[in-house]
Amino acid sequence: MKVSGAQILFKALEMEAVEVIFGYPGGAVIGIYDELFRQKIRHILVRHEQGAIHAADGYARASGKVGVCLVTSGPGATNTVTGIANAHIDSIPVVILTGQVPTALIGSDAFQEVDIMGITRPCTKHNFLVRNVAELGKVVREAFHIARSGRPGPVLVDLPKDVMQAEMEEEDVCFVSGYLYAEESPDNSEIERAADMIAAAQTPLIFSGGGVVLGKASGELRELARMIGAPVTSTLMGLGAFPASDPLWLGMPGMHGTYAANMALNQCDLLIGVGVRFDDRVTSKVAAFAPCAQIIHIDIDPVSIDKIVRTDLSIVANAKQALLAIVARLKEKNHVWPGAIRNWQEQVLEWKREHPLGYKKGAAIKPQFVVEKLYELSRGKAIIATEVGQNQMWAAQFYHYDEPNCFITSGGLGTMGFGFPAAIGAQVARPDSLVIDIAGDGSIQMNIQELGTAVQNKLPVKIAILSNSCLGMVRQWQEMFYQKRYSQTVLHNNPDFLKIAEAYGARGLRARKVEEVEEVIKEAFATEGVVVMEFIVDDEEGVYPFVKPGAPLDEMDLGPMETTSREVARDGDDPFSRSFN
Ligand SMILES: Cc1ncc(C[n+]2csc(CCOP(=O)(O)OP(=O)(O)O)c2C)c(N)n1
Repeated sequence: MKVSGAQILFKALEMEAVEVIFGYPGGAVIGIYDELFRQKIRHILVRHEQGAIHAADGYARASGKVGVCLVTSGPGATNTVTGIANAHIDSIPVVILTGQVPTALIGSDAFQEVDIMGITRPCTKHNFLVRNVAELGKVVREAFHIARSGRPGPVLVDLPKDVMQAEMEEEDVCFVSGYLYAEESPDNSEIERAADMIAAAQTPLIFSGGGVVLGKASGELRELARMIGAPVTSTLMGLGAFPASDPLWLGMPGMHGTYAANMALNQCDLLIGVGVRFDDRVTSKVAAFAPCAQIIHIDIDPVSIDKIVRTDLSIVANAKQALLAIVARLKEKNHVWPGAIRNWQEQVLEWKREHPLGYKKGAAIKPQFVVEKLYELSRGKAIIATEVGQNQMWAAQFYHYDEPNCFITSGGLGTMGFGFPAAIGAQVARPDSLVIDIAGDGSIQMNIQELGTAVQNKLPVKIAILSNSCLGMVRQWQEMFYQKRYSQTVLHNNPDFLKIAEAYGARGLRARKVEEVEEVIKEAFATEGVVVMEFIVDDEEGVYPFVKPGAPLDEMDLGPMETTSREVARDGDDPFSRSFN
């Protein structure tokens, strides 16, 4: 029996257990869409291809599986490029299927032809152009293996129209990929050294990142931290891998990090970096980063070792395996906390008490207050997606994450417009969860058309717009460094977001006064479908702490932080009184 390229494609997707495709049709993929019509696989029709790639990305982040998107050639393909770069820098496994003009026309500037291979070469983990139907099955399987193995990332498969129409004997189709990824096991001598360094440390600090979430190693991270009594800080990408409700949690470090996390980085004698890449938003002035510390760096990608920060010991391995091995070795050594750890913990607690995260209350609604209320009323159980800017930082600071895969944010690229389609993808992955996109009034307008997708597919995402009538984060920099010249950051003619919501068949709710915030959130949570909440917030609010780019981490502008942080308040008097051993 003969099968077509399109049929082979769907068979390969089935073999990869793909449950859903986010996509948008067009001429070059019309044959694939015709085959889709006959297939059982779920397809979510987005309203813009950027929505498709971000939704596939959000699906991957929330589910831990590979996300898939399907788009047409030319503009369909180029519309995914921002999202591909976004997934690449955050190491998110997605497979992008792009239509392409027939092979005979490639290179002829045919209608809707672009060299998507050339365009995406630097921002994919790998990309393929399938020139022959005989290699299709194998290539698609290989794309999935590459996307999910080692350091994950986006893989693009370019599918010329004639290849998808071509037929071959079913029995000749090959789905066996020759791709073999040999995961490096942690080296025993390195594990031994790590255990020795940990045992000798007086002021150890664990610094975890997105690699712990991607490597599904949060259980092992928790075990190590509690076993050695080390406080934990984590990058934006790693939030949730270590529970924010744990007394050892310090919050995020870096430019908008907590006082305690930045001081701990400054004074620790051993820094255990796991699945981190020492991004400049964390290190700030590299020469002054963790100045007193020996550094252990555990990462699956050898390229990130010694790339930014010099390390004293590097372990190239999967985070889960490396942490398991270190914990096992420490157990064999009958590790007990050295006495000095208790002093270190008390010091850290003092920093937490001295300068907790906070903000100054006033007559206007404070954006941080909205995020706190979202946390309280969702009992910390929501999946939070964010846009980019101040909203993103407040979502990181004032919602507290106890589980991995619950904070979905554009870490490396900082892509405005990511949050809402990513929230749609997360809602598809976790249909029973409450999914909230914490947004700015600028960012939400970058992919607001996806309201159509959410409503059509009954994906009850809740959007919380922290509406400050400006591009807040840029405005804050203009205030701090450009003598308040607010060049092109004022959004005075915002649309009526409630009317937009209603026009798409969603619900719109607005809070103008502090007393209305709780009511609006409760009403939104009680509503079954898609809801857009607009909170008219103080337009002059800033994100603090703030470390100027390039300054050492202990030079923090703490801003007007008056309220006490719930983090310290709920920890009680002595959070370390409980034994973790
Ligand atoms: C696609 C894109 N364009 C521009 C920027 C630069 N940028 C970073 S934050 C920001 C302002 C975001 O404004 P808004 O979404 O209203 O959020 P706020 O900071 O006010 O919370 C801008 C323009 C970006 N990150 N992404």
